[in-house]
This record gives sequence, structure tokens and C-alpha cells, in this order.
Amino acid sequence: MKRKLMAATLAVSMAASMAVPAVSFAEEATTEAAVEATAETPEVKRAILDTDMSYLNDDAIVMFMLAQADSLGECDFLGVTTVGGNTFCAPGTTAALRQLELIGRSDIPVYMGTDIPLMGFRNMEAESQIWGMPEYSGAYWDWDEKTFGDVTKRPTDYKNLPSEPKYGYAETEAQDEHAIDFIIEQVHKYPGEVTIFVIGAGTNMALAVRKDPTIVEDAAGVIYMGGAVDVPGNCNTTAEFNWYYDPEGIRICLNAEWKNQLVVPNDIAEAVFYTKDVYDRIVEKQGNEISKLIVEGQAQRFEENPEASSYVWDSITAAVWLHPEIATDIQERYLTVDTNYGPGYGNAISWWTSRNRDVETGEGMPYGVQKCDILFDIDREAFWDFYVDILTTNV
Ligand SMILES: [Ca+2]
Repeated sequence: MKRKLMAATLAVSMAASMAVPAVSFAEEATTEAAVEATAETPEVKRAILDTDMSYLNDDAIVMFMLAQADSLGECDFLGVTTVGGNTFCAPGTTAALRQLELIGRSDIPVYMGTDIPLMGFRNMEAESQIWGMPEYSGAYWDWDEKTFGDVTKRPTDYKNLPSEPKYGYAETEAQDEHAIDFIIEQVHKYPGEVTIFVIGAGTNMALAVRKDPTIVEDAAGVIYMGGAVDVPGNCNTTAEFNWYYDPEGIRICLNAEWKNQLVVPNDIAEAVFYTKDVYDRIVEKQGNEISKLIVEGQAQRFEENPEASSYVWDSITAAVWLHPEIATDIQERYLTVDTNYGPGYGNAISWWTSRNRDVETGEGMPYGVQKCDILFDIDREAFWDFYVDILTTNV
């Protein structure tokens, strides 16, 4: 029953803000269960953003969206915690602090976490020779040298990076408290209300869960960008990058019994394209600091190639959290990560209902694996409307 309610809670929170029921709910979200679940829907939505932040990237867009929603009274954006992935923690922290400053939201605190995967840094050079070159290797890759970088020399001081940051350094500083302690503290401070956005590696969350397992029952839930569930990987041939960076970290987090887990995998994230027509709408409506940054930062890209398009991966997490009606296909499956150190390291593995397994009852499902909601499709028109509106609104 508890599991049934998890799904229903999500469905109800989705239904609550819908003008037209455009969402195909999981079948078990019956009216009875939905009514019962209403009591579990938090009155205040609070967010912590655990991120491998960079400049004007999808993580930055999520941060801007949450900051805007916070200003509009739609959520309480508690803070940013930095983790490894596309980048290391120090440059990620610099990027978070400075971009918050540029949009006038230095009041949102930033906490440094860790970028060292639970099993330590990997020898990517050796792995690539054994299992083939990854398509993408994030912070491991040295773009200047076109080779894998030396992780022992990675930047660790966010106030003193090896090269000048894109927008310089912020006057505001990161908080002294460690990211994982901030997550634990906030989840307990607001029982049932805090959702953690895990849009980088899972390292901070795994450490938080291990340090204080009681956060699992007190959190509203976790929303991830990660995993390639039914599609090939974008780093090794099977795994999505966020989950490839620290497979054990994500596995520990995924396998915890959160009230809600919503996963935005590459299946949908790499099926939504940001193109010039959306950029042009932002140009047209620009006015606030966020839109100015985007317009200026992306002008060259679209001038050089008006046909340019890109994915917006993490951005989808904030959209479906703030406006659940944007989600049009959510499937419940049992979901974990392959932590066998081999060519499939970091691969998302899921189990659905079949002859000898039942997602609803958990019968036939693997030990320790939890049921998750996996997003497979969105209403693109509604998504881009939200995207343009939230980023250009003057608050
Ligand atoms: Ca990210």
C-alpha cells in the first residue's frame, strides 16, 4: 500500500495543477488512492539542488527556474549543493555562486559537496583501452589537451581556479557547512516537504543517506536527471553520464525507500530539442537578468548556425516538478544501476511487470531495488511555454 501511495502522490500532485487532464497516469492511481494520497502532498514544496553546475548549461537553467519559482512563491528554494559530474565541485561552486549573484539571488546559499566517486576516481585511460572510448567523460576530460586530465591536479579551491571563470568570481562565499550536512539538516527541518534534485553524480546523496538514513523517511522525495533506461548510453555504450560518474553513489540513493522517486532519463532528455525558435522567444521577452544572460550567451551559437539544436536534459526536472501536467508518460518500474565494473558500468537496469514479476505488489522484483516513477514523455508545447515564461518573467 505504501508503494501504491507513492505513485498516487505523484499523480495527485500532477493532477492538482492541471487545467485539462492531459496526463496518462499510472493505472493504479485510482480515485480512492488519489484522495487518500492528497494528505501526503506537501503544503510547501521545498527544493535542494544537488548539481554539477556550469555556465548557462542545463544545471544553471534548473537553478534559474527554481530561483524564479521561489520568487514567485511557488516553492522554497533552500539551497544549492555541488557534486561531481560534468565538472568538479570547485568550479561548479564558483559557477553557482556567481550566476546567483548575477541574477540578484545571492541569498540562496551554496554548499560544497564532494566530487570523488565513492569508489575513488577511475583510470579512464585504462578503461577506454579495455572497453572503448566513452562518448563523453565530463570532468575527466581535458578539453584543451584533448585527453583525460590528471584528477590529482583537479581544482579544489573555488576562489582560485586554474583559469579565470567565465563570469569571474562572486563576492558571496560558499557556506562552511558540508553539502551532505546541509541536506540532512534541511530534510529534518521540514519533514515531508523537501525534494532533492539530483542532477549530477549521486555521491553527495549516497553519503547523506549513509550518514543519516532517517532522511529517507523525512524527505518528500528525490528527482533525478540520469539513466538511459531503454536507450543506449551517452558515455559508455549503455550508461548515461550522470549515473556513470559514480554508479555506486546513484545505486545507494536509488535503492533507498524514498516516498517518491522520479527519474528523468535520457530516454526523454535526449528527445527534446532546444532550437532557435525557443531562443527567439526568450529574445523577444527578455528583460530580467536571467534572460539577458541567456540571450547574450547563446547569440553566437545561433548566429553561426540558425539550425543549431541542443538537449536541455536537467531542465526537464524543474519543469515537471513545478508543473506536473507537463509530464505525459510516467511509468513505474523497479530501477537500479549496474555496479559491475565492466563495459556496462553505470547502466540503468529496470524491471517491469511480466509473467513472473509484478510492479504493483513487488512480487518477483530483485532484492533491495525500489520502485521508481520514470518519465518517458512530456508535452513539448507546454514545456517550452513554461521554459520561456519562467526564465523571462520579472519577479
Ligand atoms: Ca547536471
